[in-house]
Amino acid sequence: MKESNLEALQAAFQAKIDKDIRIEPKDWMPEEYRKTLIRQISQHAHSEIVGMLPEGNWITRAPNLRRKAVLLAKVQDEAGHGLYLYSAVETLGADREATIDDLHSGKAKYSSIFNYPTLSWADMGAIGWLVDGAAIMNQVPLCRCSYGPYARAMVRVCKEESFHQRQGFEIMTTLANGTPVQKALAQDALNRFWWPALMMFGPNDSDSPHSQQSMDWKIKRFSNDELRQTFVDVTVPQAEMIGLTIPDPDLKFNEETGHYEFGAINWDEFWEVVKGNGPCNADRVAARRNAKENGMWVREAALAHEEKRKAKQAS
Ligand code: BYC
Repeated sequence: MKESNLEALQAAFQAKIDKDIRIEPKDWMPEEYRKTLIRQISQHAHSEIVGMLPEGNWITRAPNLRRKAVLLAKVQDEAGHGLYLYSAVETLGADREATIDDLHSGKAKYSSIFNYPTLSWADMGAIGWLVDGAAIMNQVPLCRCSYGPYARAMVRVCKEESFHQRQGFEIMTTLANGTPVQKALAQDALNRFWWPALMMFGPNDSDSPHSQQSMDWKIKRFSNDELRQTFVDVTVPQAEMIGLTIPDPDLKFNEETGHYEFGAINWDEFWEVVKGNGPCNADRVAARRNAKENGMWVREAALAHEEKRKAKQAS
């Protein structure tokens, strides 16, 4: 391509970004923009699918029929989110199977949070309240992402995440107002999920190699630290409301800034989990690999059926 053509394409792309006009799949886009989106959206898709595992673990042990039906619906929603997101990745020219193979080989990342175990029913409350709560905080701005298919997928995802967050908070409220044993379970779940939930927003801005470029391209609208702070500011009063204690001795409200100050995040733990050394990384990837292998016969049967149908139509 001639250099002047490339410059004109780049200028047209930048003009759209500046005017908040969405970039659509067939529009020209810089290769790095495409790669950044494939990276982020595929990691997001993997997070939704792997995210089904810690909660799926409790479907058969939900304490009553209502809770079971709600949890089942939530886990199914996460599958749906993964499917929209894999479709969004395909609009960028990525091969869906190759993307999923990268998850199974351990090459692709997914959210650190899903590498922690779910030890009690209260963890279903903590995940809905904190994990989905953090996800909404991060994903509502993504509804204004400059890439059309991702932004549109996020609108529906966020509606469902709000329901997920509320069902989690409802579980926590019920347990926190229950017997001392139930309240202790809720507190224990909060103790274990609080810090990993803060890590979901990614490294501090000063250690986030992608943030600035993604914000310039209006993929991200807020930095990792800005979103983390908003999450803390919103969530601490919710914990107080239900009588639970945030496990952070350094947490305090700063009257001047109007924000909560919080203690140091253990970034060594975060990077270990991201590198694959968290408590459940190996189990999560093995479960996804097994699901692919065990479901192979279904895909083969569907393909064989399609072939037969086509042959019948042709004859
Ligand atoms: N875990 O420069 P940075 C859900 C990686 S699921 C693992 O800040 P960026 C739900 C990052 O990928 C929620 N890795 O990156 C489902 C990068 O590595 P690479 C999932 C992390 O992209 C079921 C490196 O660290 N949400 O809702 O600008 C049940 C440097 O980071 C993490 C999304 O995926 C992490 N926590 O910002 C319940 C949202 N953080 O790629 C709930 C979409 C960072 O260079 N994604 N890394 O190898 C995003 O908004 C952004 O990608 C992030 C990171 C804020 C996560």
